[in-house]
Amino acid sequence: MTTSTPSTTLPLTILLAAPRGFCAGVDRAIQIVETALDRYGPPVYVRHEIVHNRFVVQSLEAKGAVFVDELTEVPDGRPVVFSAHGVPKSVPKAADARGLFYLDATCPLVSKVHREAERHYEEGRQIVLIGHAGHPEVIGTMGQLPEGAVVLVETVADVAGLQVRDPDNLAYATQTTLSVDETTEILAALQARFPAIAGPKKEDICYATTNRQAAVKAIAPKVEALLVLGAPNSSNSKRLVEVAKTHGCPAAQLVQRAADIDWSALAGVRMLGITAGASAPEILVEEVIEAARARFDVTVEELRTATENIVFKLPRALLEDRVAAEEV
Ligand code: 10D
Ligand code: SF4
Repeated sequence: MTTSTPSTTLPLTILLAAPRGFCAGVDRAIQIVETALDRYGPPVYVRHEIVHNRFVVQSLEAKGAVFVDELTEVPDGRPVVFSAHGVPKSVPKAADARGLFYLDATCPLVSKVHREAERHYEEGRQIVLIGHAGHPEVIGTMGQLPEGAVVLVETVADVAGLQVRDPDNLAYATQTTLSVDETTEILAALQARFPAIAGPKKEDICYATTNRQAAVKAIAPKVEALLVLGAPNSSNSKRLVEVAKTHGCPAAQLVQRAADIDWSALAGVRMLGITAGASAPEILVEEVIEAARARFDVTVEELRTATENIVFKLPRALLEDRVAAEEV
């Protein structure tokens, strides 16, 4: 893609990382809210941001979704959707106790980690979860099991100080949106200290997180600055900034949308990298390109390191018209 702009404007090549932006779990979660709005009419309640992106949240609010922090804020008789990050078992339990109709938009790849943790617990193992304290996915995964069944480590240093019940009866699991490289190091420390620890072949970092990080690694050394479209509470987006910084582009930054960009700081840049976290819609990338076109003679190139064709099915309750309509 090339634009014709006045010859006095300076040239800027934008190098787009691919894959970038929406993953299959985010697509499905947004579709669940949209389908619920179509089917049941507004308001449809959503517990927590459906995905960590203000633009997505505001677009759904405009269609009648109401975002709440806790189930207690959902009135009786209205449907509620649980976010893509997953919820502790106590949440569907509380919904059932109130007779609320709920749709669980937890990404199937997060649910898979939940089931694995349960399996290890049933087989008598304590679980070491690698993840970020306070993140909703970590709260959800830890909340699949009773208190003390899962212990959290965030860093290699945490592994050294970790107290466990029985070093020979352990399993590990990870958050899905971690840095692949950092997690490899933490895992190596865990395996060195607890050689018998059970777990998946590698870790539980999902395909989308892995692919977006690999794509950033490919463009980072080629660009003078890099913009990651994503929210400050988006784990996978923040990891993309870190990966860019450690792989050749110290001038990497997170931006929520075009209006946040300090173009004066990019005045001398001739090669600008752009990517987007798994929760950031492509329209926000297009908006940045348009903003750049207003200031530079822009050429857009894309560097693709993987092709994705994963699509997740909607929950049965939404696919089976009659059942869902009757339940609400
Ligand atoms: O913070 P995060 O990366 O876990 O979530 P975000 O909503 O930004 O992206 C989608 C990822 C999910 C739902 C966790 F797997
Ligand atoms: Fe699912 Fe991965 Fe997307 Fe999270 S980032 S919603 S785990 S596909």
